[in-house]
Amino acid sequence: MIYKREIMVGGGCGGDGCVSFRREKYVPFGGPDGGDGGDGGGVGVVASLNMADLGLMRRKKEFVAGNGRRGSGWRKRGKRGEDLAISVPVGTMVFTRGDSGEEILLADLSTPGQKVLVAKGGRGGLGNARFATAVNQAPEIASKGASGEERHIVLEVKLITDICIVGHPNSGKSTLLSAISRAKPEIADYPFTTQQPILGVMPDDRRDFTVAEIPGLVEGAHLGKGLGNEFLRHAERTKLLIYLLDGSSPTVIDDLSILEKEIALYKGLAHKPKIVAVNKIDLPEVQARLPEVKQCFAKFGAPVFYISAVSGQAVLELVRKAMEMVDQASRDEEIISQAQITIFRPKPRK
Ligand SMILES: Nc1nc2c(ncn2[C@@H]2O[C@H](COP(=O)(O)OP(=O)(O)OP(=O)(O)O)[C@@H](O)[C@H]2O)c(=O)[nH]1
Ligand SMILES: [Mg+2]
Repeated sequence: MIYKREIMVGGGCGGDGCVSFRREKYVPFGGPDGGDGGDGGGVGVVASLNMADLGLMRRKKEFVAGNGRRGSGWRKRGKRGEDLAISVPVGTMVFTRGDSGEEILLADLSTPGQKVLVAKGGRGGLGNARFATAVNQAPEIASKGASGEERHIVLEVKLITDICIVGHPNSGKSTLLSAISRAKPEIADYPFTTQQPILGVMPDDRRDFTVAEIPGLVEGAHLGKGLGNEFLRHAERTKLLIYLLDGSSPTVIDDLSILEKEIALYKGLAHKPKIVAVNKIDLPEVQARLPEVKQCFAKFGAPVFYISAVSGQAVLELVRKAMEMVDQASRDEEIISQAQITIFRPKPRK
């Protein structure tokens, strides 16, 4: 799956203006009647719920809209070039490149149907009818259509979810996702069963919560080990992380520090609200080690739950806490965004 791509977009060229004179029986000196060229089409990027990634851009790197048609006699304007709409998944960020190659955000397409114009079409040229003046009543000039705008844009998909489940391979992320949401991911007893982010919806009386599972992280993921850490981009805009640990792993205590380190190494994730969930407590060997594990995690600076995604033990409590923390994170975000709005008010009169 493709989550980041640089493409070239180009607006269509404007059609040329036309040089023509009205020639009709009994109408001497009919005058200039060349029409204007049509404008070139524009290129837009549209967020669509039907797209999962940027697979459309696997081979195609250039997207150019249609050219405007030339004007014609009888002051007829040329047809406008066809607009081109590039469909991308909801959650796609659109960047242009600055002078030193840095990415500058143009738009964050976070709602279905949201659209941004990335390349304007060129204006159509003027026909000779436009150039007629009192001193030049039969102009033989028309202007050419302008070229469309051309630019390189970078598209990056970052899912927008309330909750993101992260963990080592085989820790039970897909099992938990299928237990708490309507998603039906593949579950199997081998690592890296899940190779793409999977989205689910958790219905609640007040609203639906979105939850995603991303592929497993291993030690050294930031260096490209396993499937790498590229998928963490989808955790950037989540409100809460659930660190899911495999309780049956002999190194479960170290697993948490490895996971924490990998997540902290990805930009912007170190301070995300989080919950730790130790999974598979239905297994007798996990039960046997539970007191030791609980003691080690007691001082961890986040809520810790001991669950079984298969039997459902403590899953409801985990979900309730997760929803509560998501609501709190949303309220915090709102306060921050309100604090950033500057309100200008006139000075009170003395
Ligand atoms: N006993 C027990 N087994 C579980 C539990 N949760 C998951 N498993 C098993 O653990 C194995 C891995 O589960 P998955 O849900 O595929 O794990 P995952 O983290 O999504 O794995 P990857 O996608 O490969 O990273 C499967 O055989 C599950 O049946 C649990 O609570 N108890
Ligand atoms: Mg999985």
